[in-house]
Amino acid sequence: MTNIKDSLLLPMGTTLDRFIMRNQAHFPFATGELSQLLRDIALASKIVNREINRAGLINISGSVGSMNVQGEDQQKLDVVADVRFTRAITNGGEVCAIISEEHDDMIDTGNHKGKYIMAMDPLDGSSNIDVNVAVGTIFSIYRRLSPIGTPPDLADVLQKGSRQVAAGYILYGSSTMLVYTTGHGVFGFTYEPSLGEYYLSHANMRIPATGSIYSCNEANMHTFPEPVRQVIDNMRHEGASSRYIGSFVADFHRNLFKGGIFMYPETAKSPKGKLRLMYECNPMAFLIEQAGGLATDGTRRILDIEPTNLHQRCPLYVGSKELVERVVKQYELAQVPA
Ligand code: AHM
Ligand code: MG
Repeated sequence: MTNIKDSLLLPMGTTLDRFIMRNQAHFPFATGELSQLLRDIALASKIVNREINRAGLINISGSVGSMNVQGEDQQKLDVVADVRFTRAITNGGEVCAIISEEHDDMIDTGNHKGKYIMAMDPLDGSSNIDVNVAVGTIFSIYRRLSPIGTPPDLADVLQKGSRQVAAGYILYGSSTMLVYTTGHGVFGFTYEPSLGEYYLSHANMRIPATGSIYSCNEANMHTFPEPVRQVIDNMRHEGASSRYIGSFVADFHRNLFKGGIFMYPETAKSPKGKLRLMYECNPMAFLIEQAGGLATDGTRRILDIEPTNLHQRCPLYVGSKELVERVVKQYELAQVPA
């Protein structure tokens, strides 16, 4: 059998399909279902990419007037992306249940022979669509716990992040990229729209061990927890830069390349944090750990949090190891009695 590290030797420009197939051969007893699922995700993302690129032209962006489960205004493209991904994944047959930011309840795909569970935010950062700013899709994949052939249940979809078998995102930006991990490093593929293919552009991505960027909504700073304000204050004194797009995928992607920390703490407006554990925090935590970084809610490793609710929120500090460790340290100090 080929060594898993051989995947690193695949040349830049290898297509995503070939890359997935080559890596499948590295897993003993792999039956190809996960590979097929990753290909289904890539296919749906190409369709969504096309819709996003056309949004400004055919005036389909803007609020559709309905609210999603979190009470936020739902944009038309959120709905489009949700339909595209749900349909592609359901038709693919590998997934028995989906959780999506756009649905209150777990979706039973009817594929009870499917081995996998998928959690997704089909279009994150949707408030940025109307202004032509980068948005993203985030996905997370688990093996089901219930026996194959039976209907999926809540325990299947409420697994902690450390049980993910794959996770990734698609960034619809100045170019579109798919970045994913199956637990053997992080690989980035850039979309070539005229050929309709993703090509390997970033092999074995690593986040710099530290950095000088912090990303948070500074308008909420006065309501951030004290340990977090302390970290930001220290970084400011060291000459750090503040960079915040307000699109999680785009902010994460920049920090992955440049080194930095993304923070969405608990605030007065969002007392439990804003981002959702199952389809925002967990997949990005898996990716960042695979890239050499860390993700915490201040006191717990994100991937160790036992979920209790499909749409639960949690504070998130994710990025370069040394910077995330500063947050953990400040929380530890805050807990030591004076
Ligand atoms: P969404 O899933 O409804 O798009 O919300 C998530 C987005 C993230 O992309 C981004 O990091 C965050 O919300 C920005 O929130 P805020 O406007 O409070 O800074
Ligand atoms: Mg989101």
